[in-house]
Amino acid sequence: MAQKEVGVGLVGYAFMGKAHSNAWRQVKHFFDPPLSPQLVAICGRSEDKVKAAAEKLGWASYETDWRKLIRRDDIEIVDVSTANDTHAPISIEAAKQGKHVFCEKPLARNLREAEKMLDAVVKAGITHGVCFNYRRAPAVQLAKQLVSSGRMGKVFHFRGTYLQDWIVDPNFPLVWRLRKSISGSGALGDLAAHVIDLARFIVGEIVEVVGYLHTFIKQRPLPAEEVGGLAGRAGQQIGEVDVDDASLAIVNFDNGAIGYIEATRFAPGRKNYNRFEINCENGSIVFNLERMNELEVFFRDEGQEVQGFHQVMVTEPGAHKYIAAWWPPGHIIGYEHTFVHTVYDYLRGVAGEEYFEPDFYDGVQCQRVLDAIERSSQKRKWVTVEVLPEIQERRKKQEATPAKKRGK
Ligand code: SOE
Repeated sequence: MAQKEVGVGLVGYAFMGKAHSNAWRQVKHFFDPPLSPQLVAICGRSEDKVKAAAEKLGWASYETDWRKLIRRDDIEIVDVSTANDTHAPISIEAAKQGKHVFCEKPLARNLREAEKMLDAVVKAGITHGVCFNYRRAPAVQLAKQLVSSGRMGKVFHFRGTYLQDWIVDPNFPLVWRLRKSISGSGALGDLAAHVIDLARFIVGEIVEVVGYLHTFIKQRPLPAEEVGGLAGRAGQQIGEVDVDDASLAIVNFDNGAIGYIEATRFAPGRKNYNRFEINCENGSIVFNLERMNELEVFFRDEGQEVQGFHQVMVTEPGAHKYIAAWWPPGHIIGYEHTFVHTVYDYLRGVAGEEYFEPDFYDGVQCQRVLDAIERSSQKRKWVTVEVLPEIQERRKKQEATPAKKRGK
């Protein structure tokens, strides 16, 4: 039976636009989604660039105005893969048009915007999702299963670090991720948001933080295109950096665990070093995105003669989530596969097969933690984080699920 088709419109054609295009194109070739995504249109402001992107990334058509894209009758899902400042207007308008909305992280530049987006999608009754793609790395799914099933016992520590090094050079220009008016924050919203989502996914809700944001380099050359190519010449134009280069936070979870969440773009040699270590009463778990097919585990009940951390190769089709769709054991997968897994589950959410998380409630809860870290840094004091009633409700239902069934 021919699968029901669903028209997708993507706004944004840069790094995330490329990753999302690959996911929408590949998902039906490796999984059996209940809906077959049709790459109907991609949208970007510059006609020659978005036309080229449509051809290269496999989109049937293109638009240069997102308002036109979201009104098209042949589009039912709007994928928002733009810079952070347009996540809210596009998502809110798309929801008003009755479109399902799939939005890149962080949900918004700030908490106020995120809450408006949540209101809009709930009112519209559409399927809403946030592309925290790392949840769907098979090794992260295994970490979640080990903790949620109770096998690790009580969690003591969550230690998350997301380290990059792409702006250590003071001559690196003032791109959108370094401008509060476009990105909302720096490493905090771009990288710590991922770590917070993973902490919420595996450990529990963060209910109290003390944070510190820091900017090492406070002025940078404006991008060449902004000053008509003059930036590289004498008297280049300089702009102020108004976001954090690094964010540190100590956190308390609602279940008694404690945590440390660090994000920086000033760690020379660390390219996309998204690592977490979880220490529990029965052992420890370590995930490192730069070795994303492996999970390091330590179990206290192993005999002392063989005790020690060992690497699990998370590529067993019969034991590890998503792998069966790809290759035999040991034939590893990559960064782009986490987007394919996310889009697959989002399509299952749109089709009503299984509720998709993280949704905009998760996006707002993450934004509440980001906001608290920022306010704590300003006030130099601990700040509490309220948990959304809908999230509390969801957790109660999860806790009521028998442990062996949890973490699937
Ligand atoms: C840049 O820091 C970036 O592209 C983030 O924006 C992404 O969310 C992350 O997955 C990789 O690094």
